[in-house]
Amino acid sequence: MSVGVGGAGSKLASLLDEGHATIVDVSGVELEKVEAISKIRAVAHSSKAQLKGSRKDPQIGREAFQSIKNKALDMIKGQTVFCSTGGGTGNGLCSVMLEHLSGMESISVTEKTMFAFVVPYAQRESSDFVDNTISFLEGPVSKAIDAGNTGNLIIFSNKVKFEQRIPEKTYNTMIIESLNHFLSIPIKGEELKQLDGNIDYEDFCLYKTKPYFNHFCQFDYNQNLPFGKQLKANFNELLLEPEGSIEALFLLELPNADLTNSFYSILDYFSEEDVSPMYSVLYNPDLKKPLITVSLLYSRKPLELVDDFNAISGKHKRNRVKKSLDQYVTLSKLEVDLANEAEKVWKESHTEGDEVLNVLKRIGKL
Ligand SMILES: Nc1nc2c(ncn2[C@@H]2O[C@H](COP(=O)(O)OP(=O)(O)OP(=O)(O)O)[C@@H](O)[C@H]2O)c(=O)[nH]1
Ligand SMILES: [Mg+2]
Repeated sequence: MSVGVGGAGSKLASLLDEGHATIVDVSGVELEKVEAISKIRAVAHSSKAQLKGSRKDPQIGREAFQSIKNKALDMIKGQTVFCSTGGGTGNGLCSVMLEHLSGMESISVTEKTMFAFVVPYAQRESSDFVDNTISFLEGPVSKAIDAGNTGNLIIFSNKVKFEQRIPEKTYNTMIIESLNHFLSIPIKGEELKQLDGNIDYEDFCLYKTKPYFNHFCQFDYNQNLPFGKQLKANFNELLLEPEGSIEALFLLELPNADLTNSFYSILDYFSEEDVSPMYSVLYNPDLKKPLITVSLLYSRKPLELVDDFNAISGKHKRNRVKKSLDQYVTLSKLEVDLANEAEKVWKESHTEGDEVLNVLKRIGKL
């Protein structure tokens, strides 16, 4: 069962669990809008926190955590937590959750929490969203990675949403569909005939508890083309691009059992990358072409992520300042008569007047 925190988080968790998720928000209005099995209102005592949520201020989300502290830490055990990194509620509440997890001695495998974050597209979204994201990655996410007490971290980006002008609801469905490609790996293993390899439910759960970023994608596999090239060309564009992977798994579904040994070239690719993936090859008569689902676990220092965001955020801010200057400040044209000014200066400083005028003439100012 998943847990959605804040606006975006609640909508995504509700989609994944078809209305059976637990959702948490500071805003009663937002809680009402989303279907869920359990709705938890976090309360912040600051007067700013009424009605419309945390107004993009993570400090209010942090403050509100105190009102749900015991419940929250229990509720996320072994679950998947969704939140956006840009707003105040999801960011603030999840920051404290991550900090609590980071401070714990150790967490058993069954109690590890997987986190799915939605980061803003800095070229189009407000700089508050971008700045909140930077603090979130630099602080709580960084600590959590160092402590190793979370499960997989999944970072969805809103880039494609804005670039391709996709309606929010459609985009959320795309996000959840792509996550379901990954999550249904062990379910397919139980439903379809196994041809080679095996990823059982336990292996899969263990994989989800590793504290690394997870990039997953799915595409039609052509056994006559190099696997590495196909993989790169089919990276999941809803997720941040992965770095070199530490661990991996893949599920290959074949419409024809004669193709079974085509998975060996995939193993060759991973062996060159120094990774020994878990894999499963299944017979799926409903398909026309072989279909592969790949997951790569990789470690990327949050500071590198932050560097990317800083570069964009800096540019974004400069543009904003420039725009507001253009809009609100009209400097009256400063007209200076250089000859008069020069004369004033030489009179005040008792220098030779002609000398000053000659210099000005030489450099083309007169
Ligand atoms: N993909 C996607 N992004 C969303 C959705 N709703 C909000 N966002 C993004 O999430 C960020 C804003 O965060 P929200 O989740 O609305 O904020 P919140 O956690 O509720 O916090 P406050 O409303 O500030 O209290 C921005 O980057 C939005 O573009 C959604 O349904 N889908
Ligand atoms: Mg909100």
